[in-house]
Amino acid sequence: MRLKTFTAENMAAAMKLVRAELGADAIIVSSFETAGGGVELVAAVERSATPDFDIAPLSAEPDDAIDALQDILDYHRLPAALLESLASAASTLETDDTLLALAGALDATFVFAPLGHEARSLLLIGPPGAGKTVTAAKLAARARLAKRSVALITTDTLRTGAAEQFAGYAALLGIDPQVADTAEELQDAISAAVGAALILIDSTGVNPFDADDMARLGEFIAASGAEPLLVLPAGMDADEAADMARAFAALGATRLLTTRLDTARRLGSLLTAAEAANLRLCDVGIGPHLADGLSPLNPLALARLLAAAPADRVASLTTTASSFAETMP
Ligand SMILES: Nc1nc2c(ncn2[C@@H]2O[C@H](COP(=O)(O)OP(=O)(O)OP(=O)(O)O)[C@@H](O)[C@H]2O)c(=O)[nH]1
Ligand SMILES: [Mg+2]
Repeated sequence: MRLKTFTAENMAAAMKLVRAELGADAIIVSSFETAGGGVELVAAVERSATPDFDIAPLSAEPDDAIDALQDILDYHRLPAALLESLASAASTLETDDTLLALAGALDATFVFAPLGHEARSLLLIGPPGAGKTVTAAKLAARARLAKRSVALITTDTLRTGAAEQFAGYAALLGIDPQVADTAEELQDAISAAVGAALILIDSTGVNPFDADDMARLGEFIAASGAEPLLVLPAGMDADEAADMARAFAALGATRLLTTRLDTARRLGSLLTAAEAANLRLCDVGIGPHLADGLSPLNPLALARLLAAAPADRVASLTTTASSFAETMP
């Protein structure tokens, strides 16, 4: 349900505004006379299942750009407080270009830190099925393309088939996979990988609300000295994603990598999780393939993702994906 307030000089004029903006299905939630003798209406309309925003042609006025931005964020089911704060950040930019307003608001609200060559060792953490193992393989593939040496270590000795899956990806990449069952074994494996430019460590999917699960994961993180990188899938309930992000941030995660952007229509959980746990945004998973399944995020790329119709979303990232490829030796 989307709520909007309308003011006009009389009821008929206010109703006309409601119909023009929200369509014939809008319902009036409340109405009252204003101090000046006019009418204020609060109208509501069910949220549509398909996007109804259109960012082109460019809005004529800054106010129109903010309205369009709110429609976009509303479609992605952003919680009201975050939506309002992004709209307010956008309004200070006073631009009539919706995409730029959105990119500027995202830039002012989030820290973007794509995974580049600065990363020395990463431990991928997250709930079961988030995409940790595939993302580790994608990052290894990207590093191999950049002619960086990579070590692959998995600590997932719990899930049936996990070791085989990990070994399968490592074989595709021509890397000898290492398995560490305990924090001590992980330290040994990391010491043995001393020559690698990048060490990628996979972990068992954990229940973020289970103290034992989190304590075991915490031991691996502490022993590794690696950056714990939170992996969450797109399309989650926003509040659920925020709770999870806070739980993983308590273990030391400071960056969020969101997978399965290609299979989700609404991306509100990505923004909500990052904001709730103060996580920097890095790359996004945009497909199951190792070679082209990851793309770095920046404010404009994220604005394009949010504003594009779901079917065009991955294509909206082509520029960033190919520009990344062009930087590879
Ligand atoms: N379409 C698409 N599929 C993805 C993406 N990332 C991961 N997947 C798929 O999601 C599923 C789970 O991926 P995994 O990497 O095994 O997830 P995990 O977090 O390691 O899972 P557990 O080890 O069981 O906790 C697999 O089928 C992947 O191919 C993505 O960006 N897009
Ligand atoms: Mg896995």
